[in-house]
Amino acid sequence: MSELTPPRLTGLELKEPYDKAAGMSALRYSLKHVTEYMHLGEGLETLAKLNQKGGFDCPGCAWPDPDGSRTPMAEYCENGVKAIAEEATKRRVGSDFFARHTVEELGTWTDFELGKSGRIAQPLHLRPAAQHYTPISWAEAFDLMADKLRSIEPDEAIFYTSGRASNEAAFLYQLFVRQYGTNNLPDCSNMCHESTSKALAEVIGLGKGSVTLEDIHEADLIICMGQNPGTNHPRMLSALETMKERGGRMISVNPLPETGLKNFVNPQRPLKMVTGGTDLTDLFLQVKINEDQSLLRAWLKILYDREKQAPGEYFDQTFIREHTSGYAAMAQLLEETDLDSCIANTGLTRDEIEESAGLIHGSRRIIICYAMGLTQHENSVDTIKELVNLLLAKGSIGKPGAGICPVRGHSNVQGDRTVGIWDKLKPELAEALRNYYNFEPPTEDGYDVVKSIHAMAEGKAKFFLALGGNFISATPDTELTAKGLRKCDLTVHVSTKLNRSHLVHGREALILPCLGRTERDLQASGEQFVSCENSMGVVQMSKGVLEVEDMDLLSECAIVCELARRTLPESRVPWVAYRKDYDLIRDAIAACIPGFERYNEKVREPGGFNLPNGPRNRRFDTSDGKAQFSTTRLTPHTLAPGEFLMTTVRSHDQYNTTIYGLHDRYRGIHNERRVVLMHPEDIAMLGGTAGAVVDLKSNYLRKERTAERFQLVPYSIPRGCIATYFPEANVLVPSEVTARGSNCPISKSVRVLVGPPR
Ligand SMILES: Nc1nc2c(c(=O)[nH]1)N[C@H]1C(S)=C(S)[C@@H](COP(=O)(O)OP(=O)(O)OC[C@H]3O[C@@H](n4cnc5c(=O)[nH]c(N)nc54)[C@H](O)[C@@H]3O)O[C@H]1N2
Ligand SMILES: Nc1nc2c(c(=O)[nH]1)N[C@H]1C(S)=C(S)[C@@H](COP(=O)(O)OP(=O)(O)OC[C@H]3O[C@@H](n4cnc5c(=O)[nH]c(N)nc54)[C@H](O)[C@@H]3O)O[C@H]1N2
Ligand SMILES: [Mo]
Repeated sequence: MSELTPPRLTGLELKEPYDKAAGMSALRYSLKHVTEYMHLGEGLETLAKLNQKGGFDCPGCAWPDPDGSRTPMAEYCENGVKAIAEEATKRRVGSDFFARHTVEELGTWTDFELGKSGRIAQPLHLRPAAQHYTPISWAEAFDLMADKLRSIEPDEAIFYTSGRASNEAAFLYQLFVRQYGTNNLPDCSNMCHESTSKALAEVIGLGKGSVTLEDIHEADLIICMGQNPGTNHPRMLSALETMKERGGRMISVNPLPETGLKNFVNPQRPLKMVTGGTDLTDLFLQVKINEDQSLLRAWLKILYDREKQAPGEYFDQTFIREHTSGYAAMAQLLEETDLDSCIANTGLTRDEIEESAGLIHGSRRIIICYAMGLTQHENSVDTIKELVNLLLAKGSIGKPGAGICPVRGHSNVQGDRTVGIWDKLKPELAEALRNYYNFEPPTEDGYDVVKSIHAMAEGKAKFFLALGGNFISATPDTELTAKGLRKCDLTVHVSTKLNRSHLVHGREALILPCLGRTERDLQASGEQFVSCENSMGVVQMSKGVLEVEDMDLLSECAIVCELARRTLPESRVPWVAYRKDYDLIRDAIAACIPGFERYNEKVREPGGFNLPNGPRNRRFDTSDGKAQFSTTRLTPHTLAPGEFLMTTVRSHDQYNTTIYGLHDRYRGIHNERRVVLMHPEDIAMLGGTAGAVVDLKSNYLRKERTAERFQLVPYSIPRGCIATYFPEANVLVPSEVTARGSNCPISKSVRVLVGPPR
C-alpha cells in the first residue's frame, strides 16, 4: 500500500466560517456526542464528575482547571465532552469484530471509520502470517512479550509513550525500561513541545512554562502565537475572557483567522449567550507560516531602537541587569538587524508591526502563549528563544500577570516527562534510581521518535511497545515508519480504541486493552486513583467513575507491573505490591523525583499541588544562575518556483489521530478532511477552482513523497502558504529534516508542490 490513509473523498461542503466560538452551538454539539455514544443519563453524570474533586482529569487537553471554589458543574467544553464520549462509547471491538474483518480490509478504512468501531474489549493476538486478530489470555500475552524481550538486546526494543499515561504508569514504565537496560523511550512530546523543552531548559533553566492560571487573568497583554485554543484548549477561552474583562489586551499571531481567537460566547454564562460574548483579539496578525521569529525580531528591533533614545523607557533595565546575561550580544545583533527585511519576511505591513510593538511597549505584564504553530519547524528552538528575548527585555517573567506559557497538548504529557519518560536519562534521576532501587541504569541516550523510525527501518529494532497513542498516524514519513514497524518481530499496543497502528504491524502483534481515565480502577487493595500534571505544573488526582463490566481490561499500571515481573524475574522492584496499591508507586516517585515530597498527602488536598518552578520566582537554574538572552539567525524559507509552504493543523472534530467527525465547523469546512486551504489568488494562479482535486508532493534530500487526492478550499491564508489536516498529510512530512536541537518533525512547514491528480 503506497498511501496509508486511504485517499477516499467523502463529499466536501463549504460554508461560511463561524465568527463566534462556543455558545449554544458548542453545547448542542457536545450533547450530540454524549447521546450518540453514551446514554444521556450516564453521560450527564459523567460530565458532572469531570475535573472535580474525586472525579477524573479530562482526557482532552492539559489546560488547568480553575481551582478554589469549584462550581457543582465543573468547567467543561465541547471537545472535552467529545473526548469522554469517545472513551465511554458502548461499541466494542472484540474477537467477533476481528473474525469479520481482516487486517488488510481494515487498512482500507479511514481513521474516522476505524475510531468509530469502539473500545478494544479483550487482549488480541495477530499470529505470524495471520489475517485476523484472535483472542489471547493476558498471561499468554505477557509471556509472549517477556520471552521476546529476554531473547534480544535491550537496545533492540523500543518503548513509546503517548501523553495520556498517568504519572504512576509512566514512572513504572520508565523504571521497567531502564532496569531492562535501555533508554529507548520515545514519546509524543518528541513531536509536540520538544522544541519548548529544549529551548526553555537552556535559557530559563526549566523546560516548562512559568505562568499560573491566575497570571493569565492578570495580564495586561497576551500574545497568542501559533495556537488554536477555540478548538484545542477551549477552556482557555474563559481564562482569556477574564483577562479581557479586567482590561487586558490580546494580539493573535496566526496564518489563519481562527474563530476561537476572535469572539467567545461562554456557554457557562447564560447571560453572555444572550448578550453576544467577548471580543478576545484586539489585533490579529496574519503572519506567513514560520515567520514568527522574524516578527519577534522586528518587535525587538523597533523597541531597541527607541530604548537607545530613552533608556529604561522601553526595556526593563533593572531586570536585565539583575537577572539576565547576554544582553550586550543581543543588542549588537539588533544593531545589525535590518528591520525592513524582517517585516518583509512576515508578510505583515509596517503599520501592523508598529501598532503591535506599541501595544507591547504600553504593557508591563505580558504573557506569550503558544503551541504547535511555533514548535514544529526547523528553527523552532530559535523562535522560542527569540520569544524569551522579548519577555526578558520587557522584564515580563517571574512576576504576576507575566511570563511564558507553552500550552501543552495531551493531558499528562508534561507529567510523563517530569517522572522520567525521556530518551535521555538525567544524571539526577539515574542517581535516584541507583540509590532507591539498587541497579545501574543505562546512561547512553536512547531513541526519540525520529530516531526510532530510522532504527526500525534499518532493521535495528525487533520489538516495539506503545503505551497508548497511534504511532503510525502521528509520526512523520508515514511510509518509512510503516516499513520500520513491519520489520519488527513483535509490535504491541496498549490501547483503548482501535487505530491504524494496530494494522501496520510486525511479524506478530498484540493489542492490550486498558482502562481509560473515566473508568474505576479496582485493585487488590481497593479502589485506586492516579495523578496528572497540567500545563502549569499543578499535579492533581484523577479517579475514574464509570464501571466496566463487559470488557477484559487491565489498568496501565497493572500491565507495566506484570510485564516487568515476567521479563525481569530477578528484579527486586516490588512490582506485585505496586500493582496492588498505587500509594506505593507515589511513595517511590516522592523518593526519586524532586518536588514530589509528601506526594500521597499533597495529591489528596483539593486542587492538588504545584511543582517547584524557579522562573516563576526569578530563579533561573542555568550555568550562571541568570536567564539567557540568545542571538539566533533568521532563516527565511526559500521556496522553489511553484512550491508552497504547508502547515498541518487539527480540525474542530478530532483528537490528534482520533477523528470524531468530518466537520471543521468553525472553519466552515464540512464532510471532508482531504482538503488544502489555499489563498483564492493562488488557486486562480494554478488554474484551479474550489473543490478541484489535486495531489501534493514534497521533496527533501531527493526523496519524493506523495499524498493523493486532496480538494482545494479557498481560504483566508497568506499567499504561498497552505494548510492541510494532520494526520492525512503526514505522508509528506520528512523524517530526515527536523527541528535543529529538538529533532521535532517539521509538521508545520513542509515545502510542497500542488499538481493535478495522478
Ligand atoms: N480537541 C482537541 N484538543 C486538543 C488536541 C486535538 O487534536 N483536539 N490535541 C492536543 C495536543 S496533543 C496538542 S499538542 C494541542 C495542539 O494545539 P494547537 O497547537 O492549537 O494545534 P494545531 O491545530 O496543530 O494548531 C496550531 C495553530 O497554529 C497555527 N499555525 C500553523 N502554522 C503556524 C505558523 O507557522 N506560525 C503561527 N504563528 N501559527 C501557525 C494554525 O493555524 C493553528 O491555529 O492540542 C491538544 N488539545
Ligand atoms: N503532521 C502532524 N503530525 C503530528 C502533529 C501535527 O500537528 N501535525 N502533532 C503531533 C503531536 S502534538 C502529538 S502529541 C502526536 C500525538 O501522537 P499520539 O499520542 O501517538 O496519538 P493520539 O492520536 O493522541 O493517540 C490516540 C490513541 O491513543 C489510545 N488511547 C487513548 N486514550 C488512552 C489511554 O488512556 N491509555 C492508552 N494506553 N491508550 C489510549 C487510543 O487507542 C487512540 O487510538 O502527534 C504528532 N503528529
Ligand atoms: Mo501534542
